[in-house]
Amino acid sequence: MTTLRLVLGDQLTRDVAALRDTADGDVVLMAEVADETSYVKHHKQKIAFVLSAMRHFAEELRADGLTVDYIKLNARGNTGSIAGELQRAIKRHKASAVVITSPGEWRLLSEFRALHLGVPVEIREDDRFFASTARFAAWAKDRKALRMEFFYREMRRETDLLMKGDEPAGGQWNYDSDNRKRLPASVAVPQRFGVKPDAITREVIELVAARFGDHFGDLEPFEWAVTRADALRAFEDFLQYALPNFGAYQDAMAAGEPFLFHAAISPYLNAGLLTPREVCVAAEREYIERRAPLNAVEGFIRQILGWREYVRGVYWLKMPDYAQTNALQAKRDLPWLYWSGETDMHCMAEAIGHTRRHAYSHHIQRLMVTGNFALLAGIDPKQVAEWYLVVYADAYEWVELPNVQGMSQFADGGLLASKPYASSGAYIDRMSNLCGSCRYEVKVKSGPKACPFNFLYWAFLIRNARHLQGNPRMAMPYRTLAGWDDARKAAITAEADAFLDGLPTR
Ligand code: FAD
Ligand code: DLZ
Ligand code: SF4
Repeated sequence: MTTLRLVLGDQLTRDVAALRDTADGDVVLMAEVADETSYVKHHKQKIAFVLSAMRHFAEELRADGLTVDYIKLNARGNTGSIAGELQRAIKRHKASAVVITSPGEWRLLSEFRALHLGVPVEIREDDRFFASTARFAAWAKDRKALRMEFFYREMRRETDLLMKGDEPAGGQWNYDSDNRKRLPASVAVPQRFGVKPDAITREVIELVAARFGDHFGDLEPFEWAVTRADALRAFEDFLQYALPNFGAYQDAMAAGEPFLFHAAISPYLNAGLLTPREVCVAAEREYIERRAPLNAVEGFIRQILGWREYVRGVYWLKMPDYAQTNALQAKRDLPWLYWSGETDMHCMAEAIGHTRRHAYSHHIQRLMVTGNFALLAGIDPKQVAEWYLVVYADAYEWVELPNVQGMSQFADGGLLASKPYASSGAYIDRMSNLCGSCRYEVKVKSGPKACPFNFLYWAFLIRNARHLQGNPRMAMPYRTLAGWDDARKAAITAEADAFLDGLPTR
């Protein structure tokens, strides 16, 4: 009696549900398949990261005594799909049952639920999260708006992370107001912890170069960890050198600094090399042992225990309809500069350049630069979501989509965010050193020298007044707009349209 146990490329955890009760004679199936490498044209580094991490994980399982049937992308007879590889493997091993850990994306779960393999298929819950999807649904039931902060407080109580009895450590749940500093020139940024590719990674890099050369992004230098051991080293490095300043400079941006004091662990968490619990517990220890301040540790834990869990809850609660949301009826095509990075807007060129070179940019670049621009420009959210799914090494739909549709594009009409994350150039100037060396002038509101974020911001508010002006959190800018006459509104709208119409889309 052989049970086939499927492990997907983002389920690389020894304790993943499908592997938990492995018995003698069982076979672990791991398959590199064209469907997964190509359902969007992933950044080259993302494919290299996932395939190399899969190959290393297979070796670790073998060293642990498990039988692993590993299908490489170029293997003879590879059907190109997970379903096809399951079918072939059932025959090869005369398997009598299949065990799967629920996948992270809706499209694959629907496919797995419809499988007819001729043997029983068990789909187990993916329990590598603090909150199950049922736990989140119970919290969300009967709530009109799903505010992360309230969910987060429940999760703090449930996990006892940063708690002192029933009260939050330090007396406050949230130290965000301490976490909005610009980076002073006197503060040195730690060097990124990079890992040198080994023989397995080199082979994968060659494969990616040969098969996916037309995908977005630089393949090398490739510095991601591809094993749990190296991911732990990278995380330890973050704890020691970056966490103490993580809070203060969490929202800062600086020219030539993609990582600043961020952890750059999202690909590891999402693929299973690190667990959310262990990183939160380790960060909490830094606070308890006084190596990192509370605003930094609380800020870090909130991203994982709060935001990461919350967006996953929203995804599974609202899919598949969530992917179709477009509350602001945004219709423009994505400008080509998102792919080329060629633009005079310094902030956009930096964010897209980091993305191309590292398959990474930090949260504020994603939200307040590339996301903000797409929101103000009225880009079709489907095209925005596809871009974010393509370009980041950490991108999986369960985490990417709520961040795009909900947090960044307000496409869900305010289910996730209480107001759109829309801002003029002033925000970017306040949080970065980018505007000083931009061809545009951040303080100029209109005309050829004006920062495009400025006129786009007002045109966005005018265009979407019917959706947004009743929102109490938008009262201030709409009060300003109320003092504008129609001619002024028409002029700024025309300026924004002319600018956007002039951006090539191919
Ligand atoms: P840090 O700043 O060091 O934070 C630590 C960890 O917190 C991250 O590794 C991540 O696991 C978690 N985290 C932080 N913010 C979020 C968030 N908003 N949602 C979920 N987890 C969060 N994150 C992804 O993992 N995959 C995505 O595809 C993705 N797409 C995004 C798209 C947009 C438009 C936006 C605004 C954000 C997106 N994020 C995504 C969230 C966030 O930007 C990244 O998790 C973060 O930049 C990863 O870098 P880091 O590990 O250095 O994070
Ligand atoms: C992202 C990815 C890639 C690029 N390739 C594979 C693959 O060849 N085989 C595999 O099992 N998984 C891969 N993955 C991860 C899957 O896309 C991921 O499991 C689903 O999107 C569900 O989250
Ligand atoms: Fe970006 Fe405007 Fe600043 Fe230029 S001036 S970097 S476009 S915010």
